[in-house]
Amino acid sequence: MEAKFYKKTVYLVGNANVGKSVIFSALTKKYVTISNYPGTTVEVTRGELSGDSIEIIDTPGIASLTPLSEDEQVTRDILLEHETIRQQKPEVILVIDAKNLRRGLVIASQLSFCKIPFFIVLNMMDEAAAEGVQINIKELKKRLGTEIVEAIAIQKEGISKIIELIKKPFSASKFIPDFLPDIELCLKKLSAKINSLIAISIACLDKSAAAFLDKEELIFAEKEIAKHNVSLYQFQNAWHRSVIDLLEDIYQKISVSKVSWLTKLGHLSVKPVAGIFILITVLLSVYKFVGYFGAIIFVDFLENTVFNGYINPFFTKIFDFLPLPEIFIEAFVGKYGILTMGLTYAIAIILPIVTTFFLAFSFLEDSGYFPRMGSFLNNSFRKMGLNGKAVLPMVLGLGCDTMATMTTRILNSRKERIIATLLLALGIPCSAQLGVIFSLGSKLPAGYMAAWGLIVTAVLMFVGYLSSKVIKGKVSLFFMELPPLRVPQFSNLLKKTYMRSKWYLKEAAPLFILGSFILFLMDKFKILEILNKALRPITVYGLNLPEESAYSFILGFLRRDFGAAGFLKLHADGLMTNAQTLTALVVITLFIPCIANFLMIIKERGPITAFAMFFFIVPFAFFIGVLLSKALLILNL
Ligand SMILES: Nc1nc2c(ncn2[C@@H]2O[C@H](COP(=O)(O)OP(=O)(O)OP(=O)(O)O)[C@@H](O)[C@H]2O)c(=O)[nH]1
Ligand SMILES: [Mg+2]
Repeated sequence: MEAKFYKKTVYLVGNANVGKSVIFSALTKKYVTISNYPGTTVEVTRGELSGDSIEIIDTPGIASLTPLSEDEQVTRDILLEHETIRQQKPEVILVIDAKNLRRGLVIASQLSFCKIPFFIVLNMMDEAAAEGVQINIKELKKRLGTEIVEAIAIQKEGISKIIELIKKPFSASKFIPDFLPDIELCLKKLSAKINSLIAISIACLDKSAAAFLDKEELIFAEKEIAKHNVSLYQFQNAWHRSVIDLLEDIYQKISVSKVSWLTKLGHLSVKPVAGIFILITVLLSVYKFVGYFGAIIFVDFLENTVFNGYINPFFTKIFDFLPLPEIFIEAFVGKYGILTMGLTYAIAIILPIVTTFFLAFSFLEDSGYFPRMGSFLNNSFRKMGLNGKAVLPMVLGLGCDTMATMTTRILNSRKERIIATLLLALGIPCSAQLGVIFSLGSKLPAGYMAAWGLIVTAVLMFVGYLSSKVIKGKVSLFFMELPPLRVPQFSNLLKKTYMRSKWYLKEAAPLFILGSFILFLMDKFKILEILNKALRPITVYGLNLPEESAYSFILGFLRRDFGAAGFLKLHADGLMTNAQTLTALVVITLFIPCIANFLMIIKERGPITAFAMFFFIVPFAFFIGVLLSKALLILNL
């Protein structure tokens, strides 16, 4: 692709969950995911200001420019890159949540220190007003010497002013951060010799910044920092301290008498007893919603009415009528036909469930409930070498494990990132697989689904516990700003559900077609029969499943949901009892992740870790399956 020439590039920077991506979308008319939890954006997204050749870049949210996690590092690095490559300071739009002015000003202080030109978007003015926040904008503008735009991004308020400012040159702020004398001296000396963005990170002992320095510079920096009598904590805290005076002069919060029911619900959702009650209600509601509307109503309509009623008979007739060789007809409309199996699975069975699930999932995502689950489950997660922040990638895994693996970047330590990646790959079923499982679940007695959930959770906790002992490193403290609970915007829900369903079809349908074609060939050339026999020690003797189950596991290597769909069929054909179905579901849930996820693990964690996970997960999944099937035999189920 030819690189496009832009007049200039501006960067949307700010704390997590302040509305950067909403503004990015409004400026560029480009779709990006917007959700109500910190860490939605973990990669930079590039776009073009609609109607002008100015490049706009959306960045992951940060607490400060001295990064603590990989996603924060992405933001610092892109600003640094701009400066080193173009020999020019980057131009930044600093988006601040008006309710959390202090956190935003910390970044303003750092940008000022680094002489990076910026202006401020004071977003979420609607919520700030409702909470009684009052900001003296005139004074703030005077003290910082930068432009300030008041905005309510979701209502497009303030966007035209932002566009106007983007087109003008940005100017650096004249704010001088107030430091303790030792800190001031040290930072000054450091930034006289090395880039100030690196200097402030190095002072906070950020190792990733060292990569930007040569040996000599690094030695200089280390010596300089050691010379001054300043602790790491003092360095980190210096930025918060630097804005205290400013904040005192311009910010106040008056008490509001009316507390909304959402705020009350938000408080309740993190309380021990009420929290559990709310969590169970949420889980059950999603299960019922998807299980009923997706798995029963929509699937029934698409599978029986549309596909089996019209599409498949129609094509079968056409193929019968055409003078084509038998083998060709079978490849399309036979037992393992591309149409009768591949597309029917992908579109009639999985798509409707996935779509309903995405709708429910987006609702929860935008409501702001997920981070509350994190704070609520923090203690249980610590036993697995993780903290409550890891609830986010885990829950997102229920949407798509591949995306979720990328979201592990928001975790602070390597240990946490590895454990979260492993658990995602091992036992978090993605939306598509969950869809099939829900569908099968609606055909099994209730206890079986509960047993499936309990077994998978127990295995995850057990493996998490073991890995927390085996993998070296520290677990960081849990700290996450809880966003307010909100009533989701309906338009965003529809947009997200549509984009995700489209993406699912694009990702899954080709693999389903490929899978059914491979099966067709294997069946035709009797390889399937041989494989079914060859795998008997595992499938029949080990797992106590019919030998035909081998083909589901083969499909499972392509995608776990495809494998699960194979079991759905075996169960529907009466080849498996309920207990056998439970075993099959547990094994396919714990089974290896799909190819896309595997590639993502290689990208994020490296090939050695990825293959180590693969060779652990496959035998382990079967091992748990064998244990379970024996237990079920003993229980006489
Ligand atoms: N009430 C209100 N909500 C807003 C406003 N702007 C954004 N939101 C909501 O705030 C949430 C976060 O928006 P995003 O654009 O995803 O935030 P972000 O800064 O990109 O977040 P990260 O990518 O996680 O750093 C979403 O639920 C938005 O709908 C606003 O002006 N008022
Ligand atoms: Mg974002």
